[in-house]
Amino acid sequence: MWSMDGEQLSERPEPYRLARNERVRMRLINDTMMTHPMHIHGHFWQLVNGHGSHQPMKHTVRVLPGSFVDLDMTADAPGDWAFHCHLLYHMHAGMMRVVKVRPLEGGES
Ligand SMILES: [Cu+2]
Repeated sequence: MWSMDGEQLSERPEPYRLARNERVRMRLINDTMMTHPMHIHGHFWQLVNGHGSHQPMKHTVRVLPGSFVDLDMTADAPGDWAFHCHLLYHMHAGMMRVVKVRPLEGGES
C-alpha cells in the first residue's frame, strides 16, 4: 500500500543514484491522506523555505497530506543510504528506497 514513486522496496526499484558532491533539489510530493515524516540517512537536507541562506538543516521532514516540500542536498557522503518514511509500518510496507552516492573512496561501484 505504501510506496515511493509508485514502487515498493520489495519490487526492487532502481536506487536513486547521485554523483559524489552532486548538489540536488528533491521535491517530495505527498498524494496520500496521511502525513509522512521522511528521513534520509547519511546526509542533511536544507529545507527550501524561500529565505535564501536561512534554510534549516533537516534529516527528517514532515510532508503533509496533499502537499510537498522542496529540499536541497549535497551528496557528500559516498555509500548506500536508506531513505524512508519514519512511520515504521509505512517503511515495512515498502515506503523506502536506497540512495547510492558514488564514487566510493577507492573508486568501486
Ligand atoms: Cu509514511
